[in-house]
Amino acid sequence: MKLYYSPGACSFAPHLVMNEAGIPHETVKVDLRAKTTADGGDFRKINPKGYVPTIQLDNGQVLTENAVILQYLADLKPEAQLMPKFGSFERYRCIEWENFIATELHKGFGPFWDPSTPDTYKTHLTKTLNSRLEIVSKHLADNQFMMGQQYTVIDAYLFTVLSWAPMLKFDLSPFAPIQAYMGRIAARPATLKTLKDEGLVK
Ligand SMILES: N[C@@H](CCC(=O)N[C@@H](CS)C(=O)NCC(=O)O)C(=O)O
Repeated sequence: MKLYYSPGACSFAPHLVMNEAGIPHETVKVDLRAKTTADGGDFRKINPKGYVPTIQLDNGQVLTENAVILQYLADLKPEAQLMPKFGSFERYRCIEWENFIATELHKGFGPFWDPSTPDTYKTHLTKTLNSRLEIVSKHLADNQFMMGQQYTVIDAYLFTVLSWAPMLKFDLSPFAPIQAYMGRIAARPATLKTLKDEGLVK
């Protein structure tokens, strides 16, 4: 399996899950501005949407959209328990959080990366994001991971998205449980390995 990624982007989440679950993979770095792969190929020929994460299976099938890729990876290695069992109510609870992370947090942070985003819009987004993070923070005050005692793919996704906060000068200090959680996820061997694999730490 190939993972098309950009260092530290949202593709970090499936990369982390592959390392957590021990799923064999190769990585292909993508230049998101030029839409080229590391060997100079046209990335849009692989994924016409032009964004990461994108995975390509050994049979050639291409799969996109983080929330779906993460479920696919979890189901490849059920013994790693990276998502609750298919068909259980807990599975839907996990997907509920996954969609929340994708649509409320991941896409909420998106405009902060764009230098042309007006400050007034950023102020509005900050208020909305803070209200969403308040919910996550309350949840994490009572839970080690997003699904309780069990680390799952949504922890990889949440960690990835919230790790952008310092770069975007987004203040997480009002959310002590989130800060403690970020420390717990950062300390996992697979997180360190993924940071190294993407060249983000030595
Ligand atoms: N809907 C996609 C969005 C993925 C996305 O926003 N990827 C960003 C990096 S975090 C990207 O590749 N942006 C480049 C672009 O949109 O051209 C998903 O949820 O996977």
